[in-house]
Amino acid sequence: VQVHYRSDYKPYPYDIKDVYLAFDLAPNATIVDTTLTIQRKADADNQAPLCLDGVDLELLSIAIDDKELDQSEYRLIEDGLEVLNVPERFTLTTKVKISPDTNTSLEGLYLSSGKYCTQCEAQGFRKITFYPDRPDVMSTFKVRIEAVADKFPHLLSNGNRIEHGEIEGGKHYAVWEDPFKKPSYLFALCAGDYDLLTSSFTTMTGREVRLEIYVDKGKLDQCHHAMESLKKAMKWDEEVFGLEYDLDTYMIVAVGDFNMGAMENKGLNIFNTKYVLASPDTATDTDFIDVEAVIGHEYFHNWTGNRVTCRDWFQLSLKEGLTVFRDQEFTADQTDHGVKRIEDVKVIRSHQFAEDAGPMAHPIRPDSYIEMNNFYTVTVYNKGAEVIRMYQTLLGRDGFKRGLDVYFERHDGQAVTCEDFVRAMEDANGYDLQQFRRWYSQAGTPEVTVSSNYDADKRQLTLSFTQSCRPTPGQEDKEPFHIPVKVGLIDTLGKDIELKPVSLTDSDARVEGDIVHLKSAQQSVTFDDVPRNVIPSILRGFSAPVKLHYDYSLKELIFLFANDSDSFNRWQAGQELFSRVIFDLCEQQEKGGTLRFDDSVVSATKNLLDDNSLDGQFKSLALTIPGVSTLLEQTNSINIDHLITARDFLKKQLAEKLELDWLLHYQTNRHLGDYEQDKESVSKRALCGTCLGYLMTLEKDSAYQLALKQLETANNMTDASIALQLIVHSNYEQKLKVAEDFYQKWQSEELVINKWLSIMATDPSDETIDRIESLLDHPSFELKNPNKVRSLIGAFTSANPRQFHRADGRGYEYLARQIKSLYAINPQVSARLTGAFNRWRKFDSERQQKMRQQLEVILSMPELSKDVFEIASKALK
Ligand code: DPP
Ligand code: ZN
Repeated sequence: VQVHYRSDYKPYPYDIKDVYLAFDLAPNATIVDTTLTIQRKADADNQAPLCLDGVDLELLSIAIDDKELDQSEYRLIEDGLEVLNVPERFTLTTKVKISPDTNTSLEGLYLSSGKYCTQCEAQGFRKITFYPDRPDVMSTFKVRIEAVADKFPHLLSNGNRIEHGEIEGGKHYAVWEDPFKKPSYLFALCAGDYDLLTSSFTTMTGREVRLEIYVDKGKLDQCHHAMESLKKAMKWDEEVFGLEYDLDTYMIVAVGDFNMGAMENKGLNIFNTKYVLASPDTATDTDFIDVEAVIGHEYFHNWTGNRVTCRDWFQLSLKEGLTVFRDQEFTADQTDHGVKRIEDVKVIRSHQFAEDAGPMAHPIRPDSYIEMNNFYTVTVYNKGAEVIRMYQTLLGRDGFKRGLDVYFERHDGQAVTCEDFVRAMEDANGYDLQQFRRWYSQAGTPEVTVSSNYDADKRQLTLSFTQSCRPTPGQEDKEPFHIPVKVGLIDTLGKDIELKPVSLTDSDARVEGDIVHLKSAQQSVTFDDVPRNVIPSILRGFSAPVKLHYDYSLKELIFLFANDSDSFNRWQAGQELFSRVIFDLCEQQEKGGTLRFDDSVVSATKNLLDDNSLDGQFKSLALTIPGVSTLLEQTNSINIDHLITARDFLKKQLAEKLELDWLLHYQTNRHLGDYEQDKESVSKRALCGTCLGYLMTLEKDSAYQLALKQLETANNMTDASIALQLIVHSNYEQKLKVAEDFYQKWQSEELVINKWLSIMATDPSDETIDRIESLLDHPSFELKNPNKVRSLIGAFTSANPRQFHRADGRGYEYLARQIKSLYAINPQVSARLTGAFNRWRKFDSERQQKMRQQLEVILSMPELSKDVFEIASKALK
């Protein structure tokens, strides 16, 4: 296998002045005629061969300046083509044949559910034609599409449609021209018979942009939320960043078979249906927010990704970290900043920390890869967004905006690097980011340990910080990071006191406002005028993606849980409180004896539940016990059985001791009138779901009846799906009948059935494996559809710890079998599934041995795709 290194970057020796592509679409024999106008770069070696990428292409002809090349003049090599002795300026024409119908990788051009569609990022364009398929080769594209008219009335590509018409034999054609230079990964083509929703948006300079959403027939009524979200995103980017859309049309096509969430192709986004379709009866409140966020994300890419793109794929976070940050801010502005922050940090802690601590750990700007698709990760995306957020913390909102302005001024129309971004931030602000750059080069989660010391005579409080970062593959030693730590000091009445930092020594950390700048392995900071018994609140707002250790007493945590003015840290105090109880219960199990924990945890829970000043969504988050994957990342070695038992015990105890409270809050927040989607209604639904979740652990008929009634009377999918989940995951006798009825009711709504599959797969009961084994043959399941694979198999491995980590190893065997059926069909999705074994070293020796064995089984599969190979082989290293 070939490993690609960031340090090997070399500019491409040729400019591709323009590209003309002509597609004659046919399921098994699509013909692609390509004409490239090529010029050698002035500084390039005049012997430089012309190297083009190409995979799964049947070359029918190749010519330079209309002269057909004979076999001695070019060479077909592995995954490409080389032409030696090319002139300085020339036109290259190629004709290839491809087979969209049999392309199940969903990369390149594929035909699924009767429609043609493309996915070119990162390296799918090479499955369409021979081309320098790398993001730093940018060109203008003109595209002609020809197909049978009745089956494919819509023929779409990037930019503007400049021509169209009928051709004999029942066919028709369209010609598209994109005036903006772009790399091949932003190319798109769609052909099919869709329903179309149109609208328009007037930009800040008064230009009218036509907005179009193309969906499967019959789904038009589920597109309105996506359309409204698009308009909000366009407006928001103008208002917040002064960024305006640049083409006359913005198109979105929704497809059911898609590897990713969505794709930002210039002027023609292609979306997974999951992130377009939403109506109250089929989509949950979370789905509505996700649709808005992903629509925003892809729209924001038009500037951060398309106008300014990446020089090479190692720079992926340049566009993804930045664009995730932008979509997070967008969602926060549309919803609630505090709640959104907590949601985002939960992803970091449960998934990104796990990645950082496992065999695939990589910096946000990776140094090498075997398969680029494996690096579309929570590290590149979400930790990347945390790094961008830290710029805003360091430079302020205005400073960050100034930096972005310089970035666009300098680099509009270019393919650039993360280094170019840092430099724009530095230059715009006169700020030294030398040490900050380590966030790009060092992998792993930094750990910050803090202790405090109060000097009563001087009324001074000193916080002492140490930072360290464990080794990650290929990186033994780490240098200290520049870590902005936001702090507050809370007095005994629960109020923040004014921070008055004093410098005692030169090595003290610098403090700016409420930010402590950590820059070396050990540093401290002293505050003046501090009354007795003040409690520090550290890493407010999760100001840096680090693990924080501070030895709070139980009482202090409870105090912060009730009082911290920083909503993130208030939530955090509760999470730490619950975690602490759980780890304590784990120890009790090791020792034997009855399980117990302090009653003050119960009253703290009750106080939060009863706090009328708090929003229901925040309460719901604060009352949710950390999940197993988050808990796993908080310890080095743990008995998973004890962990799950402890977590369930805590939940059930809180349910029992506060039964009437959960019930009361459930009843007072339950809304029985018409469906509403305002913030308050969403909050109430969230809190009701949490209360019902506690009540259901009691395994009482009264709770079952409550859930059944909610399911029966629900006028929206939020209420229905949580009720269904709680019933299916309980020991209620008739649960399978309830599940079957739900299936019957919703079988024609694919996205709802995907939820149903997930709920079935995440049932913690011992029969689940057998059930999901038989679901593979169920009419609702289809191995070729990534959403279904993720809903059934992905949900089982990531959200059913009890059954996936069964002591008998059947969970692991199940996963390996699914990978075996899938890897030849869809390498990308198979590689994602394989990642479920990444943390195998965390478990007891029997489980380690069983997971290891399955990884070996996977590695021995014949003609294993490099996607899966990379994940499995790195896991075993
Ligand atoms: N570039 C795409 C996105 O993140 C890939 N899924 O928006
Ligand atoms: Zn993106």
